[in-house]
Amino acid sequence: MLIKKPADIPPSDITSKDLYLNRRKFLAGAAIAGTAAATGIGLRELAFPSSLVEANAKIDGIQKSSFNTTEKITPLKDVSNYNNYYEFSTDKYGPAGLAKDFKTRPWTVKIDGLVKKKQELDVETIIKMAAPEERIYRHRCVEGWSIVVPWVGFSLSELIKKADPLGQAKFVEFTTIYDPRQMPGQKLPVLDWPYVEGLRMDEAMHPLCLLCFGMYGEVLPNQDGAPLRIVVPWKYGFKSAKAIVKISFAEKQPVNTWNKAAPNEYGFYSNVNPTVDHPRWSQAKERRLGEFFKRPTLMFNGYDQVASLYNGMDLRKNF
Ligand SMILES: Nc1nc2c(c(=O)[nH]1)N[C@H]1C(S)=C(S)[C@@H](COP(=O)(O)O)O[C@H]1N2
Ligand SMILES: [Mo]
Repeated sequence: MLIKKPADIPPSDITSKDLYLNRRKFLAGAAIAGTAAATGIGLRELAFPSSLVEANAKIDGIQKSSFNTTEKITPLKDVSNYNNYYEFSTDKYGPAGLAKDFKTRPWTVKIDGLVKKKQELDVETIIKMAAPEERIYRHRCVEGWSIVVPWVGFSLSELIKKADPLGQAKFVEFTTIYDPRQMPGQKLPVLDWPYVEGLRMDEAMHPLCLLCFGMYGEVLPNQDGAPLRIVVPWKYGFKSAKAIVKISFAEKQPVNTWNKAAPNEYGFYSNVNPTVDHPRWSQAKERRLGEFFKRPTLMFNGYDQVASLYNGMDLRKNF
């Protein structure tokens, strides 16, 4: 995501020196961790469903899904080293190193707002609510790049049904953890922390909408949103909030972080739409990471099955 104000400041200017030094330390640590991982110490024992703590631990029992694209999968190393995760850094190469030591256990998610029973669930309980599925989805960032990722998770609807929202609940709001001691980017006023996103209830209940805890058959790397994130493949990437600690049901439309930051640029719906340009650039095409030529962007990112959710809506107004 591109920040509007202050415009075009290189990350080196808004990242404090101590943060940079830390990043270098992390990168050095990563090289050592890489050696340990190559020998495979202990990681195989952490298989699903006993515990999904370690990034890159293999997830067992992954089911196939009928929603998969057959397009070429973007290599893991490209996906996990080029991230938008402003809680860590506005530099896309930053989160991979800076999130290395991020603690994803213990972790709980508050189920809040208009529900029969407000509660706080352990992430392990959530992960076991349904069988993990591989969902190979296209992901389109509002900035104009895209990737194809084999996510692991299950439909968010599985959790929503168990949470039992009240009839008045028309929207779902997702909140990312607020922990500036662990997330150096949260010490900077780049966004109004914590990161908040939302969906209309029928969008959230759509089977394509994924509650995600893995990718490439393994536990999510921290920089990709561990331990739990949302993936909404027909919307621009910023709708897919990472590291969520709260799922709240509401009657009124939530105010999402990017809409608050730049209301004329980022709306609530944020459906991928090649016919509605961002005020500062065209959305007609996208560049798949690793490719040279741009390709046309598809309406709803190619997920036509969601079109009926927006019947009768002016998607130019509801961008
Ligand atoms: N909490 C949080 N979630 C976030 C973001 C963020 O900065 N913070 N960036 C969003 C954007 S703009 C994109 S494109 C995707 C990127 O996901 P990836 O890094 O796993 O590819 O995460 C989204 N979720
Ligand atoms: Mo994005």
